[in-house]
Formats: sequence, C-alpha cells, structure tokens
Amino acid sequence: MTTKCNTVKILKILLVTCLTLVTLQYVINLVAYSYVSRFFGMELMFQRNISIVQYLPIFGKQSKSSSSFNKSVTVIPPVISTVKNLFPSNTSQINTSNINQSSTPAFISPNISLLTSKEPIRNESLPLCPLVPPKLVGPLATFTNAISFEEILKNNPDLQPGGRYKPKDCVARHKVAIIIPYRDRITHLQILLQNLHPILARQLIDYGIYVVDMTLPTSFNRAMLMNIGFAEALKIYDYQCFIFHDVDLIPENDRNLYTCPESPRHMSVAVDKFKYRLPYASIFGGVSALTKEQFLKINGYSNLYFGWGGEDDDMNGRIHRKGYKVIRYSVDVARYKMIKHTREKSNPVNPKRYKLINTGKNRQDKDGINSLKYKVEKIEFLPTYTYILTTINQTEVEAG
Ligand code: UDH
Ligand code: NGS
Repeated sequence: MTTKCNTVKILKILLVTCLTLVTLQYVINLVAYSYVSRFFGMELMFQRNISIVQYLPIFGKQSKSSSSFNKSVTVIPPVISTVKNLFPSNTSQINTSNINQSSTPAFISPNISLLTSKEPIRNESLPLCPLVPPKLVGPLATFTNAISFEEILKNNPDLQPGGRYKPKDCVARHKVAIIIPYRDRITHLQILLQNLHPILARQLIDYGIYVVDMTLPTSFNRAMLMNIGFAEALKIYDYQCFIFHDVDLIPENDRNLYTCPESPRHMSVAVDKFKYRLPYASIFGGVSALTKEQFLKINGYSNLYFGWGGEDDDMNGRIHRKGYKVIRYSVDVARYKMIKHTREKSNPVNPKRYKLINTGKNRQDKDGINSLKYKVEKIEFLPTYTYILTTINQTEVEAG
C-alpha cells in the first residue's frame, strides 16, 4: 500500500516538473519573440530551426501600414568554381553588341537533378551566426552616384571573386543568390552594388551576386533571365534562397533581410516612385525572394514574356496556384529608392502580356525552369559580381 502511494507521489512530482518546464520554455520563447519582432519592427521571424515560430498562432495577420492598399495579400514581416579576376574597365566589356550573333547557339536545358542536390555538411568549428545580426542600423542614406567597380571592391575588401561573401566568424544561416536581370545599365549596377554589398555583409549572409544579361537584338526577357540565373547560380554553389532583384532598386533599410521565409516574399513593398505604397495588391515585381524548393515547385518564371510587363503578375499566379501565399515585411522596412530611367527600345511593352497571363494556368507545368533553353556566351567571375551573358532564341522558346 505504502509502495503504491510512493509511486503515485513520484508520478505526480514528475508530471508537475514536466508541466513547469514546458510552461517555462513557452514563456522564454514568447519573450525572445517579442524582442526579435520589436527589433525588426516585424510580427514574426520566419526562419526554419527557430523554436519560437512553432508556438505562434498569428500566421497570416496583416500589417496595419499596408493593409489599406493591399487587401488580398498576407503581410507577414520576418522574421568556386575556377575564377577569373577581371574588371570591366568600361561598359564595352559587357556590351552585348561585342558578341558574335552569327554563330549557331547550342541551346541547353539545365539538369534538374543538379538543382535539387542536398545541403553540404557545415563547418562545425564556427558558431552559427546570431539570429539577429548585431550590426544592422535600420534606415539608411542611399548612395545614388555611381562609383567604379574598383572603388566598390575597395569599400568591400572581403569580397571574393564573383561578388561572393560569407561571414568570417560564424556560419551564415542563409545561402543566398542575388539574381539581377540586366542589359546595358552599368551605372545602375554600380549604384546597386555600392549600396547592397555592405548591407548583405551586415546581414551575415553567405551570398553571391549574379548579373544575367542577354544578347541583342532579342527583346529583353526579365523572367527568363531570372530562370537562367537560378539554374546557373546552382551550378556554382548550393544556394537555398534566391532574391530576384531589379538593378534600379536601392534598399533603404538594412533590416529588410535578404533571406527566404516559409512563403515567397515580395520585398520591394514601398518604392519612392509609388510614394512608398503598393501600386496594386498582387504586384510581385521589383525585388522578390523564394527558396530553391518554392521556385522549383512553381516551375520558376514563365519563359514566354519578351518585352516589358506582365511576367511578375504571371509569377504571382504561379505562386498562388501551387498553394503559397505572398508575404511582405512592413512598409517601414521594405523600402526602396528607384533610379530614374527611360524605357529601352530593346524592352518594348509586350502586347501579348494579358493573353499570356490569362492562359498561364494551362502552361505552368510545362513552361518554366523545366523547359529552359538558352546558350551561355560567357561567365565572368568579376571582383564584385558574377556576369553571365546568354543568348535566347525567341523563336525556339515560343515554339516550346
Ligand atoms: N532591365 C535591364 N535593361 C533593360 C531592361 C530591363 O537591365 O534594357 C532590367 C533591370 O534590372 C530593370 C528590370 O529589368 O530594373 C525591369 O525593367 P524596367 O526597369 O525597365 O521596368 P520598370 O517597370 O520600368 O521598372 C519601366 C520603364 C519606365 C519608364 C517610365 C518613364 N517615365
Ligand atoms: C503592371 C505590369 C507589371 C509591372 C507593374 C509596375 O502594369 O508587370 O505594372 O510597373 N503588369 C502588366 O503590364 C500586366 S512599373 O510601374 O514599375 O513600371 O511590374
């Protein structure tokens, strides 16, 4: 009888201890969450391997600042191969007109199995970088006068060839490829890199910058260059996160983390050109972030948008059709300045864009990263970025 009583007592004590420990962990996580969210002006840090996220029931809450103009979009704040060391001394070195257009290009498709390789084992001797990078400053003064690539390197001496960087003292939590669709905008590129490199270093990200260009005379195809950047960057390093970045958008706040949350993220929420408001709820252009997994699941961008407009709206449709929601940080954080420019002749407004958007659903699984055909003319691992020049055969792409 006494032994039975003792066993019951011991069981009771064990139960109470367990309950106390679980409650304590919950309280600690809530305090940690409140600190992280206040620091970023955000509601939720969306990161894997962070136990605080598991307890939070607020997924899907809208931020006050953007809800007035964006009703349908969920606003959830955040949470080498061989290298050649070359400077383009002037624009002509990356001028597409230098490329011999007469040679028959060998158009290739990327090997999709390469794109799904496993995460390598990380260097266990260094600690993981802090969850909240300690050197972030928040709102920034942007540099809008172009300086040379040599000067950009001088200002960012820890850059590795190809515009690669990773923190020295800790293991980065994120491996990020920044993909910049590009043609003949050298000044914009200089301004962007001058601003972006120091921000990414402060964010303690393991990253590389990929500037993806296409030869003339084919009309500019922003979406396809994103797909190519994705495929080519993955051949170089095991990136897990991809930021698709217009060359003319300069971040104004370093708390706008260049990382990938659980859902695709539209990053350029508040742009000066639009008076720091979203022009329409479903806009997905400018700067956006997707994990490798998300990008593959939605089959990347459509390859069929030649000329200006619509490819980002099509992408928004792809994301939703595969069951994702687009998330956004608050307008205080996700701020950008757009460098003023005129429309290029080689990027005319695409008259087919609405028809393409309306028929996007039927094509999604056969038009995208799995049907990508292009030729790489050259890849240069320059000191401040990797330059990839491609040729796209519009007739072949449109034939499917
Ligand atoms: N891009 C280039 N070169 C081009 C065209 C486009 O690099 O010739 C890239 C670049 O990254 C750019 C992005 O594609 O940021 C988007 O193209 P865009 O900047 O032309 O598109 P956006 O919608 O502006 O930002 C359209 C032109 C508006 C002219 C308005 C004149 N008042
Ligand atoms: C929409 C375009 C988008 C574009 C957005 C903002 O009209 O591709 O304007 O453009 N959609 C269509 O044309 C269907 S901007 O003002 O930045 O030049 O991203």
